[in-house]
Amino acid sequence: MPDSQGSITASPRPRGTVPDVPASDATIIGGASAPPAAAPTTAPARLPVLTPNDYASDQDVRWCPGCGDYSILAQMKKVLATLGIPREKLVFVSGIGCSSRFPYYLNTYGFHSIHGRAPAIATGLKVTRPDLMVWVITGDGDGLSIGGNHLMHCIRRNLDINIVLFNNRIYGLTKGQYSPTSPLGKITKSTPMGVIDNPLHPLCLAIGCEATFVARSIDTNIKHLTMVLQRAAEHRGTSFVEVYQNCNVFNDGAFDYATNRETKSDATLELEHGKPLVFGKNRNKGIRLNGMTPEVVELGKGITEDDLLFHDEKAPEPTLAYLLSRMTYPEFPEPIGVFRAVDRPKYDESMNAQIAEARSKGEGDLDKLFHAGDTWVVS
Ligand SMILES: Cc1ncc(C[n+]2csc(CCOP(=O)(O)OP(=O)(O)O)c2C)c(N)n1
Ligand code: SF4
Ligand SMILES: [Mg+2]
Repeated sequence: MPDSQGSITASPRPRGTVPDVPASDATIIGGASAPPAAAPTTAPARLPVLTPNDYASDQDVRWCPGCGDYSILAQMKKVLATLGIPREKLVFVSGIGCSSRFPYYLNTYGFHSIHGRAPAIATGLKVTRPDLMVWVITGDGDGLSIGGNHLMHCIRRNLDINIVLFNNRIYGLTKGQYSPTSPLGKITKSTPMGVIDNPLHPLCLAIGCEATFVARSIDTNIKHLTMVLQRAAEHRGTSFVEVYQNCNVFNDGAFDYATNRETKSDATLELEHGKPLVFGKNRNKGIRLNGMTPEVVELGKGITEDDLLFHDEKAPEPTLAYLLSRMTYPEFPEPIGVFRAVDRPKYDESMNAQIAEARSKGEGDLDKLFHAGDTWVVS
């Protein structure tokens, strides 16, 4: 069981034998995105091949047995082992919640920070240390209640970081109060007569902020989750990933429809770039646009795949991605996969370019700046 809220702590320097070699000098063995080898004048330093287990910290994992968080941690470790990035160049920043305990369990740098404020801390970190790969781990409460404002501005700026929101549609750590993603009518500790707030769809918010990378996966769909986290890691700019995560203690079965063998093929739709939106156990159903309204149709009887909506994750306009993000079960299958992956200037790059430009003009004079333009003497 979760036993406490987090204190502000930083993980110790990663243990292990990875030397602090600048990436350009290193030959990374087994790294999927190893930098191109420059002509070496001396024998290149060799980094050891890292396996998923090398990313496990020495901390006891305190999540409840059966919690969906375990799977997200396991898939993240697998993805990290493919990136070819030294552990000391990886930082996980979280807020408060069960999900936010994530950084403790990784043998990388980490910051279990302040409720809802991981995006602000990650912004400061990435802007001042653009050489680091920064991940934000948050929950539906941490990211969308207390941290909604910070999340929104981080996404719209397109800072080059990866945000993973564990959506269990409940406050887990504080033992079962409703969250912004809890469905209407849900009985919880804090809504004994049922939720009356219209729920927020995290991906609608992200796409509304024109996030450049938006995706969704499910804790139990291991292959798919690994693929989505990998794609997020490769994206340059803010990647926003929602993971449907089962809290088996306070909201068990919230995503049964999307994980149960009997229902999942009809309740979810796997997005593939350039492919028509087909779903169903027999792959005989699809999504067609009727004007600007999506509708479920059955293939056959004069309807072919050519009549369906084709997925275009690269569409510069976010309208279609938004439309997909609004599709909810049981009226629609819920899409999983990459909704949107486009390119736009990154905030950290733009800010550092401005700083470099300002510095190129020579040393500044703060006193002169204070007295430049209109000034007033208040008496
Ligand atoms: C300023 C402040 N307000 C409220 C809390 C209590 N609190 C701790 S975690 C949490 C919600 C966490 O929910 P979520 O982000 O969904 O995480 P989960 O535990 O479900 O993974 C709340 C309200 C707090 N720690 N600090
Ligand atoms: S999210 Fe739920 S199941 Fe997971 S550790 Fe928290 S309370 Fe336990
Ligand atoms: Mg939660």
